[in-house]
Amino acid sequence: MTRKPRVVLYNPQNAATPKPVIPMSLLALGAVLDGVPGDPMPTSSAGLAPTTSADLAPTTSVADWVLVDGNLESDPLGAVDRAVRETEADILGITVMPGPQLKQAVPHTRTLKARHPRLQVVWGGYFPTQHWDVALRSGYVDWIVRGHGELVFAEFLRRWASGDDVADLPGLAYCRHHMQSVPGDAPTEQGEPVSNPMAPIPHPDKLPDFPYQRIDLSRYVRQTVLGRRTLSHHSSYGCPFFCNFCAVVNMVNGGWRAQSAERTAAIAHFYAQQAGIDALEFFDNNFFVHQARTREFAERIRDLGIAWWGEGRIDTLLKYDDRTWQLMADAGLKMIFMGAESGSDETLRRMSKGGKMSTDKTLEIAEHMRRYRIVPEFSFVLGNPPDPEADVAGTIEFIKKLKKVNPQSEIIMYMYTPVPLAGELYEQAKAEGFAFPDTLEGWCDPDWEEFSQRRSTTMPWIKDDLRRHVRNFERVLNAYYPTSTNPDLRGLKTSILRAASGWRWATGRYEYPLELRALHRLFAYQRPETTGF
Ligand code: B12
Ligand code: SF4
Repeated sequence: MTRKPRVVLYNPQNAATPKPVIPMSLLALGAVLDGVPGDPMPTSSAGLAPTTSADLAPTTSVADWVLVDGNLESDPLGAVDRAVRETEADILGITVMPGPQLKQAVPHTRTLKARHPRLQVVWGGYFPTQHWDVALRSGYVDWIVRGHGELVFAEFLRRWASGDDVADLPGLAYCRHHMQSVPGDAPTEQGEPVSNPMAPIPHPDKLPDFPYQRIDLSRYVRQTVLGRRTLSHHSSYGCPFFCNFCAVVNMVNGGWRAQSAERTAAIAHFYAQQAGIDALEFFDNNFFVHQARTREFAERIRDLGIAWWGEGRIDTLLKYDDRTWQLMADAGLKMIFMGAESGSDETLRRMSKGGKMSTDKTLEIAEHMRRYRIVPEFSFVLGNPPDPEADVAGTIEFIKKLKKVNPQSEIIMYMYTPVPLAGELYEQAKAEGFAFPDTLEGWCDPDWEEFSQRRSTTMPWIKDDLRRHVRNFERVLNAYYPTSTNPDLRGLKTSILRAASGWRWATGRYEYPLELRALHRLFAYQRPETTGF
């Protein structure tokens, strides 16, 4: 091929009611495809010596690309189809998270591949990183880029366009038949999926800025609990821990690389100037890994007067000194999302939660954050095998204790849903008869969509009664302590909910909370865990 490949990048709708979030996954790819003039990426600064040319960002543009964001389209499939035709695309790159996004991606990919058989379809993102073999067996996904894939994708396109072999490209998974076919030819027969080892994680500080000029930033400004004009950013890749229920481990295997505080703050300033934001949410898996980085970031944005939010670890944050906490509070930090996970230290151990995590520490951080008026959001993973009943009972008691320590705490409850990651929990789940679907169509089944949103009712070790018990407790909890972060729930509404639920909270009688259900309907209760992070 003598010309640059033409690429359409597609972000399928991310939720049942689409939520326009800056499509960072695809902007990260696009930025690298445009090339980094004169500055190939020195991965060695990340502690990883370059091992292949795929570790280097290209210095000139390697592809012409357009982006279609399904969240902004009334007919996403029609919009992608049009883009493929109009640009005469060679490659369709699709980002795929499990859940509602996967449910869009599957039929759309199938249709597009049928309409354009020569189009090479590349999937990337959390779902195909973990379930690459199932995606490849579908017959309509040609290539998978596993892990953080901007450099791999750029190298793939370079080799593919010049007819070079891609078989050894780290981070790439494919079916063997592609290796026998001429690039661009429709595959003739199904081959066995194979995956190369993962590529090193690129260092976000060495990557180019997202090409914001390619999107209409104003369309991504949203009202959230933080503010009326919220935008998001992702300032680091990975997380240095290995919790065995967490998909991030499959993505980065304990790696963590971050943009500098200076660069992260510059993006906050850019958003403020360009889009007049009053709030910023950080979608990093673990924003708070380095105290010095956080402190400098807080110093650099203190004058902006915006509210901000991020995800962090309890044990890490407990090591922060008072000066940093005060600075973060002064700089507008409103909430921190943290995985408390369980009310049992034994379960934390079985989850490989790692670090210095313990239930005492969860209580300690709740108390600590109260002093700075920063709201702790605690997520819990309930119903862990082998004794889900005891697990649920223990964690419910713990949540009650936690709420006493800091009533402002937000509690988010998920049911344990396995990820394909070696460890005690996954092994026990498999022993109980758990297995992932072996086709993409199977993944689109409503039960598996619920599973992906951690609301599954069909885990073999969870009985219906237990599931109901958790839901009922959640109902009572949310009535007795209405969320402090929902601006619509204040004053009289809060008093009514609290009065109606007081006896249940005190006596532990959570069953059939019909009166509370009616009240929640009336007051349009918000559930952060179902709207997604
Ligand atoms: C933003 C976000 C969302 C947004 C939507 C994003 C979108 N695409 O429009 C919203 C808030 C809507 C959302 C929803 C959900 N999300 Co979400 N989300 C995220 C989050 C926080 C950031 C994603 C992001 O932008 N990252 C920044 C970019 C740069 O990184 P990236 O996406 O990983 O992309 C890189 C690689 O994956 C790869 N890549 C990605 N796409 C492609 C495509 C191609 C072609 C190639 C080559 C490479 C490639 O290269 C990219 C650059 O390095 C991640 C966690 C995280 N920190 O990544 C969770 C995450 C992906 N979400 C997750 C989940 C489960 C959900 C939900 C399904 C459930 C829930 N309760 O949260 C919901 C669905 C809600 C609903 N009811 O409908 C999980 C997935 C877990 C898993 N088992 O795989 C994650 C990992 C959170 C977590 N830690 O558990 N989410
Ligand atoms: S600390 Fe959080 S992001 Fe990191 S591996 Fe554990 S659960 Fe995942």
